[in-house]
Amino acid sequence: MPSPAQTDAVPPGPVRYAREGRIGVITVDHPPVNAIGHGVRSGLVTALETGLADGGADALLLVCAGRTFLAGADIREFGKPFPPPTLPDVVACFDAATKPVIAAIHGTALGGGLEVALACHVRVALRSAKLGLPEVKLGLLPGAGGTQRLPRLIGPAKALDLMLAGDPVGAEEALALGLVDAVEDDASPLEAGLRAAGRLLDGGRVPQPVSARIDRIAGSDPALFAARRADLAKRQPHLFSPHRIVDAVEAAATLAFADGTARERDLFLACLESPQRAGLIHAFFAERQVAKVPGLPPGTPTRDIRRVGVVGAGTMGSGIAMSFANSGIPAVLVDSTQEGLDRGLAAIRRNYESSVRKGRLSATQMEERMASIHPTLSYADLADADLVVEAAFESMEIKQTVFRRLDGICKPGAILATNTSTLDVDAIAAATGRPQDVLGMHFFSPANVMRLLEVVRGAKTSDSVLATAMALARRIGKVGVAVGVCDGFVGNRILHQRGLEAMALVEEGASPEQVDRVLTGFGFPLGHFSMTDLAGIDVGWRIREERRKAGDPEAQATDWLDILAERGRHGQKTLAGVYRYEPGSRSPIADPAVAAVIEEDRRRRGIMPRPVSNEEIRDRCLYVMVNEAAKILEEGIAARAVDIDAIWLHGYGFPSWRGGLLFWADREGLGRIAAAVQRYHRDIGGPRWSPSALLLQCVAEKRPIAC
Ligand code: T1G
Repeated sequence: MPSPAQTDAVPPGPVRYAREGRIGVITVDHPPVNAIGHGVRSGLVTALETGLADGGADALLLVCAGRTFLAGADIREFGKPFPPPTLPDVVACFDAATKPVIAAIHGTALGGGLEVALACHVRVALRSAKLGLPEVKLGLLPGAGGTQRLPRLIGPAKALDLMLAGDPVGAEEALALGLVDAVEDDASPLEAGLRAAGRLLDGGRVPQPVSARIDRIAGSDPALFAARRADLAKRQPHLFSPHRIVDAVEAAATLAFADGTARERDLFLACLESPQRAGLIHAFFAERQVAKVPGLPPGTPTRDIRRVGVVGAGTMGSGIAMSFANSGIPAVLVDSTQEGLDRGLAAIRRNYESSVRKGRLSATQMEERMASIHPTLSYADLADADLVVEAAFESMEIKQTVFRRLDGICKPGAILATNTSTLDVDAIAAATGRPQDVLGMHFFSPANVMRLLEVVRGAKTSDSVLATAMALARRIGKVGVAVGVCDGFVGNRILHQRGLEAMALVEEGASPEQVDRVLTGFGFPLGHFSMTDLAGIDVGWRIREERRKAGDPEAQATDWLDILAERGRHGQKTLAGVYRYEPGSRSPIADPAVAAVIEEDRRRRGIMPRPVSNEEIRDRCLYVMVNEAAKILEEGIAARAVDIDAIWLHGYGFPSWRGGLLFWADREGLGRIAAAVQRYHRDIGGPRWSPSALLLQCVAEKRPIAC
């Protein structure tokens, strides 16, 4: 039992100290993830000092309560002053400890959390633990000694791998790397830590702190850093912090520890000041914030989803079935023809085989997942499904027919979801007698890969159904974002406006390649037209046909993209679309035949082409998106700007280091954007350029739109 004298030396707070026999135990208890905010930092220093002064303690043990070890610095504090002690101060205290300190790791030891552990003499991890330095994902670098200690422990090359990827490693791999000294199977980090401390004291040999083991790393190859810089310039040309990580590890490999630590501090502060850090941290919190739906009471009851059904074994349906199978949820996959089923299952198997080849999945896991997908031609097999996702052809008539059948077959309380990307969810719900159990679950292709899931709330969708769908999104590893019903919901509605603008720019004189280069230069993984080729020109063409039939003023004229579609140029799948493609390659190649179609289209419209600047392309493509996003907020189709940011980050590859569409718009300057929108409204016209009232109001009131 801890002696009472020691326990009150540390003031009440997130860190406590108690003695267990000869071991002084420092316990951090700061839910939910033991993030190292100011209270934890000062608590750690006080507890360490208490332990070092405790004459009865021959060694100290650092453990955490709750579900995880220290999850790193408290990200919410970035951008504000750091009251002492800073995290480097805390790490320096542990590094200088005059008694052996053992860190016992469970859950995840991430970022500054792992850096504290690296300053301890010994690290022990539970077998289920994960360890990593994910700072690069926040536009930062490990700024509490990680860039100096890790290379000394595992070598500069492996340290760069770990820090540039930012992904955690498991305990076994950490042991093999030399990141931890032992892996234990205990249920509790305290037991594992006490036993390791006992071994240490009985064994007599106390390892030196990492900083003292190797002052200078001998023999690291300077070519390593040049090679990493060249690779980063190719793969991540836009990012700032990865290059600084290479600089910091180079310092670790060439300078004495103290000088390298000083260099790391300078580089960390440069990252902290970078706008990319603000953007990436906004993106980090956005993904979590959207899970809390405004107006949905916390604790809204959710339904148990044990078995799901998917109607339609096409590209989307088979991807959706995989999403559930990947999360251990059995799926009944229904199609109207055996050929359709066979094609869908073959596609699923090909996807899994590819993952097995890449080592992402074992053959056993693949077979288990295949076995959890039950193909059938009979709707009757959906009778006991808790949720059914319809992924049939994008036609209102077909979808309403499917929903009428589902309504008659599925048990009471089963949730019926449509994967429609543009059609009216309320009209689909009206085909059933249970509109309160109907909503949209709009997956993005490929559904087993893309993380975004637009959860479309119908006028009559109940709170419980919405809450269930949002919880299910998280359970299957998706970023669920609740949106309202309108044409294209949020993501595709904004994409549609950008598409109209990109088409107009090409008609006026730009080339599709130029438009795409501007967008990839902004940070999108694909340009607008290369993305169109990936999705399939025929998809948009059929939607435009539907809009033409519905009398959409902006869809009446057949444009050059329709001409390509009519000529069978449907994109990557036909090796020819806006670009042409070599068999087996996804690299777009500009095609003079397309330029000829565009020129013919301009002649037919009486347009004299003009040079279009990259700046004009950037402004028009991005500002039309911001204007439409503001209208979506005005209409309440999205409840918050952060919902729109998350949708474009996770559904369309908006560059995460820019934070999100509206987060970026605030930094671009709403006044500049609004003035341009009003100018384009005057010069170009069209509903897409009618200025959003909310945008103008934010400018007038001098307030951000992503508040
Ligand atoms: N700071 C503040 N809040 C955090 C946080 C953090 N580091 N990590 C998580 N949260 C919040 C999160 O917003 C959510 O809040 C709740 O905790 C649960 O998180 C100097 C500079 C640890 C693997 O990057 O990866 O150290 O929504 O839903 O799925 O070198 O959180 O409930 O209000 O994600 O179980 C480095 C980031 C910081 C770790 C747990 N550390 N966190 O995942 O829960 S920089 C990180 C995660 C640094 C030093 C540098 C995950 C997790 P709310 P969650 P989870």
